[in-house]
Amino acid sequence: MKMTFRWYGKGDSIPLSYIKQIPNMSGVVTAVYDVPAGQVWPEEAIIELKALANQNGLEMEVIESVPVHEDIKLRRGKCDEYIANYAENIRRLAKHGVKCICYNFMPVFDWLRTNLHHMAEDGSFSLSYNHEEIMSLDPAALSLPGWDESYAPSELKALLDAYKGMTHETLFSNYCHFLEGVMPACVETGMNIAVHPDDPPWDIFGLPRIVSCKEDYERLFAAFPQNNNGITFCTGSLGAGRDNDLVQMAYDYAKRGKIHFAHIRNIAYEGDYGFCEVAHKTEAGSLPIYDIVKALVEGGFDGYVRPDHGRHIWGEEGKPGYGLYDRALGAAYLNGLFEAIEKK
Ligand code: DNO
Repeated sequence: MKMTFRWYGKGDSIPLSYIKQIPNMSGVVTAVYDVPAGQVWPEEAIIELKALANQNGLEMEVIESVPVHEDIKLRRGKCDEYIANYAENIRRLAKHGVKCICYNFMPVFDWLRTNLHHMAEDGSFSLSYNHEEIMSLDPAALSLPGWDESYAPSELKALLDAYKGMTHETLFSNYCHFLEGVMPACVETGMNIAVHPDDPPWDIFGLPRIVSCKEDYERLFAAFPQNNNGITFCTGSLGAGRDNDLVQMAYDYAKRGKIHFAHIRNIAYEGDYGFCEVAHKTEAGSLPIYDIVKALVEGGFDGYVRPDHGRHIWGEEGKPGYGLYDRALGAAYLNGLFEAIEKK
C-alpha cells in the first residue's frame, strides 16, 4: 500500500512540507482545479503541480478528480467531445507519471451533508448527514460548500430538470458510453480509473445513483472487465449503506484486483440513514475499520490509501473534512494497522 494525502493545490492552506512530515507519506492526491469540467488540462499545469509535489519529496501518482461533465452523464450536448477530452486527460496524466484517477458518476451532486460543523462532545467538529433534513430541502435552492463543482441557482434548476425521470438503467447506459470512450486510453497507457461510490449510497432528490452497492459493482465489472476499470473503496461512503458488507467487499474486490484506491474513514450511525463523521479508529464509530483493513491486506490489496475526511480539532479551521491534524492522526493510525496486519 502507498499512503497518500489529499492536497488542493496551491490554494490549499496546508503546506506540502507539512504533508511530507507525516510518517510514511508517499505522495499527494490532487487535481488541476481551475479548468472547468469537460476541458483538457494544459500540460504545463500538470507539470507544475507535479514539480511542486516532487520538490517536497512527494509523488503525484493519484488524481482526484478528473470531473465528468454533466453532459456525459446526461448523454446530451457536447457529450462525445467531453469524452474525447477526458481520454486526452488520461493520456496527458499518464505521460507525467499519474497511475490512478479517481472520479465519480453521481448526477449533479457529489457528496452531500447537512452540517459541515457538527460539534461532538469533545469539542471537535465534523461533517454530518441528517436524512429528514435532506428530504425537507429544495434541491434547486441548495448551496453547500465543498464540491469540486458548484452551480448558480438557475443552472442548478435547469440541470435538475434535465435529469427529471432519468432511470438507473439510462444512467448506467450513459456511464457505459463514457467508459467505452475512455477505456482504450486507460488500456493503452496503463492508467487505472477508480470510480468513487455514491455518497451517501442512495438516490438523492429523485436523482438516480448507480455506484452504491455490490450489485452495482458487479454490473459495472461485468460490462467492463478490464483491470484498469476499478474502484475507489471509500469506507465512509459505502459504509453509510447499512446493508453493505464492507469487510466482505474489501476482501473480494482486493482479491480481484479491483481496488485501485482506498479512502478510509469512520462514521457513527444515527437512526436508519443518518451519520456523523468521527475519528478513524474502529471504536470511534460504527464501521469495523480494523476488519476492513485486515480484509484488504488478506485480499492482497496493493493500491493507494488516503485517510479520508478528518475532524477539525485543536482549534484548526479550514476546508470541512480536510484539515491537517486529524487526517494526519488518521494516517498514523492506518499506518499502524497496515504494518501490524501485514507483519502477522
Ligand atoms: C469528498 C470526496 C469526493 C470525491 C469525489 C471523486 O470528500 O471523497 O468529493 O473526491 O466524489 O470524484
